[in-house]
Amino acid sequence: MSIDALPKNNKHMTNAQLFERAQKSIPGGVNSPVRAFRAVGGTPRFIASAHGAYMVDAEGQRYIDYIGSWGPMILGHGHPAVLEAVQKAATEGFSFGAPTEREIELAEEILSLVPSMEQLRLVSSGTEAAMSALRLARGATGRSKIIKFEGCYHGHADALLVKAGSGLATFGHPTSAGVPAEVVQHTLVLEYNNVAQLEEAFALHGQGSGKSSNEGIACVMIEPIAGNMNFVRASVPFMKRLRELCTQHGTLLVFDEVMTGFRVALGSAQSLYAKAIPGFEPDLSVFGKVIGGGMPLAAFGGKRAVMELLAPLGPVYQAGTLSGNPVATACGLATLREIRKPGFFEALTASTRTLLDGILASAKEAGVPMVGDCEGGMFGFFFASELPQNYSAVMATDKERFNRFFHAMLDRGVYFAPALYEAGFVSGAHTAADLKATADAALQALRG
Ligand code: KE4
Repeated sequence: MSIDALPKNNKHMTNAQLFERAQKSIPGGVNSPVRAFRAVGGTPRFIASAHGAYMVDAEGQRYIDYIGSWGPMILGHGHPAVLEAVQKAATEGFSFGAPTEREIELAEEILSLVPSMEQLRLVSSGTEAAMSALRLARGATGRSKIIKFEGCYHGHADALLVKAGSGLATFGHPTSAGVPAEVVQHTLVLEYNNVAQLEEAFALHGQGSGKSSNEGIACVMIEPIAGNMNFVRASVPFMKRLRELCTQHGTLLVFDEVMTGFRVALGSAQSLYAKAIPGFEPDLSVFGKVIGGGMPLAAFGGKRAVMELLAPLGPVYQAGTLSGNPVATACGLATLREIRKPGFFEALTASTRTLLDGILASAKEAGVPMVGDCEGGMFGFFFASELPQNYSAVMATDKERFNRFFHAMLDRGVYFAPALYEAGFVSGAHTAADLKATADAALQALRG
């Protein structure tokens, strides 16, 4: 469907009127903070409908969509096979609170694509999956300490809302009100891609350090490609050393692939590191977004010996009324069955590369310093001269320029993520014409 064929939207309220009305009944007018455009300024667009690679807002403005619901919409909006599966599932029942065959089918589908996992459990959000994986890692090791990295986001579970402490040896501080210091006292926050800090943290707090009571670190949780820093790769040397230190100290390596899962490669980011590092695999993995196809569904998994510590078999409790929801599993299963078809990922990867090359070529022609990177259907760009390798470098890039570019593109019908620290996403529905239109708009916007 071409963008001009999209249904016109004749709703009576403008985006600004809807935003004003929304703020009366919903805090900040949104149900998730990043949607409020506070990082880029301006009025958020209230989306009325979406089709293929496009979204239409309340005023009938049509956009080429590079958010894709922050990753899930890898097929584009309203893919016929997914729509049909969801409609059929809905007629069979929305939720039972009892097991279904389709949960088994989805689990088997995911496990067939992620060889590091032998079992998984379905939940309803990435936050829930990461929180559960963290509890499982602590239950499995009997340890409390964990390591995360500045700039990585793992959802809003209390223990993970942490910023770096004053020094390496000190533990994190809450990034949110309402999180007691005691809850984050066991969370160490290190600099992404910093091998020296890894070495020091394990020397100080690893097993056998002798320097603390409940010795050892339960887990290290990491975004293998940090999409919450826009697009920053964990270097192979860094990841190799992280794996070695975790193995040496009996610490579980938890890959948060909520964003990268089935998005950067059919085998997710871990398949990329397995190619670069012989025998590499994480101990636990967290998924979301793509595996739900736009419906509330996420998962976490690992080897059977660890997963069977979960209730009702083991002592680690975890539960959910809508976990494995029949309609959501239909959506996720249909999505995965489409993206694993031969040629899908090759085409998606080529589209994303074409998009990024086009934008960077426009920046070069306009004489604007811009760098970017992409993998599979995920990309990021920065107004800088070299690719940032950690959070502080990302935050040192030209934010004002980014925000001006964001709005200039939005005004030209191109919807990027409304924050310089967020990644972008291409779908199987984006056409060559969309990618060229985006590069052309970028040239106009950057010359403006
Ligand atoms: P959810 O609870 O939002 O489903 O997933 C949390 C989460 C966990 N891990 C990673 C790597 C994630 O990227 C996320 C959520 N990502 C954000 C985008 N940066 C979702 C958008 C939002 O918060 O509205």
